[in-house]
Amino acid sequence: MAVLQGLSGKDNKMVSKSGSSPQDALRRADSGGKSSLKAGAQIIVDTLIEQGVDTMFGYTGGVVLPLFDRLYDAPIKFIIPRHEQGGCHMADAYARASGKVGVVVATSGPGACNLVTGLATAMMDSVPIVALTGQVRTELIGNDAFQEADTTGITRPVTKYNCIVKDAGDLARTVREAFYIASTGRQGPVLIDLPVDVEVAMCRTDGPDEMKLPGYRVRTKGHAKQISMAAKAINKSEQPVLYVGGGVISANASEELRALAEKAHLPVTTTLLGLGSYDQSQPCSLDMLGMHGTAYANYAVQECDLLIAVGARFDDRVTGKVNTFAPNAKIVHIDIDPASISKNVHVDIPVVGDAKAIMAELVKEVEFRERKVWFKRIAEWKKKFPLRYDKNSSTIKPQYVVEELCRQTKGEAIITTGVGQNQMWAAQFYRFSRPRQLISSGGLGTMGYGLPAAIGAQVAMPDATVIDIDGDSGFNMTMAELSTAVQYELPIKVCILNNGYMGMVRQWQELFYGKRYAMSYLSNPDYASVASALGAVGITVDKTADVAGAVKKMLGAKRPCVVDFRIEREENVWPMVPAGKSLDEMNGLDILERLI
Ligand SMILES: Cc1ncc(C[n+]2csc(CCOP(=O)(O)OP(=O)(O)O)c2C)c(N)n1
Ligand SMILES: [Mg+2]
Repeated sequence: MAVLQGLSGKDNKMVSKSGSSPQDALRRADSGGKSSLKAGAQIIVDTLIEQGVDTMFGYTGGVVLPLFDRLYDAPIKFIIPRHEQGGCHMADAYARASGKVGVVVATSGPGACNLVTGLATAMMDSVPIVALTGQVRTELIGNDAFQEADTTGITRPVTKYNCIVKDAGDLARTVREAFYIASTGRQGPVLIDLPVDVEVAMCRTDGPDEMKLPGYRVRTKGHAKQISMAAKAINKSEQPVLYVGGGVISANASEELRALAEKAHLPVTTTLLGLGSYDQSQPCSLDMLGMHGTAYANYAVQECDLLIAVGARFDDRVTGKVNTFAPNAKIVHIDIDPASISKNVHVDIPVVGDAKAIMAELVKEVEFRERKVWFKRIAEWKKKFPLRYDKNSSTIKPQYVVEELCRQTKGEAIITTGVGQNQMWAAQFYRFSRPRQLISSGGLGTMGYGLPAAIGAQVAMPDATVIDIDGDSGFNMTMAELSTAVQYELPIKVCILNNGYMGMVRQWQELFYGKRYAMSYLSNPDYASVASALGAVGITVDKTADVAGAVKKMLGAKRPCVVDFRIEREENVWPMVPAGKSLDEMNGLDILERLI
């Protein structure tokens, strides 16, 4: 999509490009009614408020001072992370937990560059964020000015849309467009780059301010004929599977999903990001599919005659080897993003549009079928290959820790995760029953996401129990954010599944690199001491018998709390479909069977 740069704000009168000083200009600004004279920074803040923003995350710096000065008095809660990456993950998790758009601000150059990982994380998982970055004065752009970086250039591949505003008259409209683009269609991050002279420019605000997005069309209503074709295929199918992704959660379509699965009697498997879209305690749940999915989900997908994908994108962690994926299945794909259809896997019946609206239509046309043989087969797989671990081990099993967390929180906590084994154990052993309950970096797989994500989720949901299930190495990456949780009195909980390894990397090295553990070991600090030094509660657990008591203590803590679980060092995640293999070529099933 083209940048907005250069779109004129002709109907708005620029009165002065820059005041004698930014402070003077801002003081002269009138933050009153609609057709008044305002500084650019005030226009931005007013438009954010108009868009319903009441919480922002961000870090200050030279070229965003005018904006921060206006935010100082604004009715917006502001959270300062310890690093802009953390701020971006916080805004991302705030959006995932609340369904609103997350907002993050950073200064030019290093500040903007620090957002890149956070933006890419949000982009891969289709999370609506608006990022505002300061930029050097317009006349300095391209001069290698102090703290100048080509922010729109750097972030173009990791944003749904980005632009630089060079005329204060374009600000209100651009901010509105950013929120609209971020939150509609396939959601994603939008970045607006703001040169400091535009922030201080005085501008009349009586011009037209409708959005100008002629090239941006969102299709929400699905094609009636395609929906009927999908319904007919479902009604005919002997062995169907519903394969559900994070799109169902973004579309707030869990209720429609439940109705569809119930009425048509369909087994449901979800991706990592789809967990929670369908209550895992339901008998039709097959739990998660894919590389570390359940054997019963993977077998069902491989043997189904109809795969109904909703809000999912056939990621390689889900499909395994693409040309042997669901070999006997006709494929229905319901998705808001036309570019996702037949991108990785050939689709027989595409339905483009909003998952909520489409499933609401589909449910009217589907019929109940018992499918006795199919459900019996699934029940057999479930009986033979449930997720298991060694319950008689003398060392702490990570799966037990997650089960205990689930038990003591009655399955109701919001869980954020790091990346690697900890993430997979959280996905396998916590039981999710509602949407927006699991907040995890799926597409990018960003280590260091868990802690800032817990902070963002806790800000969005102050009354919820928010637990970061993290890895030791992932926690190391962003642990300074603990100090953010302390500053804002956010009672987040962090459970470090501390195996003293980059465990998932070690697992691959054990299985595929002859146990040569190249650079997958770090010496870690004592996390309980780190926690208390930063003002949080720190607990260390090294015996299985102490796990339940530590979880209880953690859940009762009023301050942020970190529990360092010294787990079995070389535990593996099973089952595992090795990269490039078919979904039914799972390793570890023999191990699971032996554990009966
Ligand atoms: C920022 C980043 N760097 C590197 C990786 C590659 N990577 C994936 S999992 C992993 C190890 C994670 O170790 P840890 O956080 O201790 O989790 P564990 O697997 O042990 O539970 C690494 C290095 C990544 N996903 N993200
Ligand atoms: Mg580890």
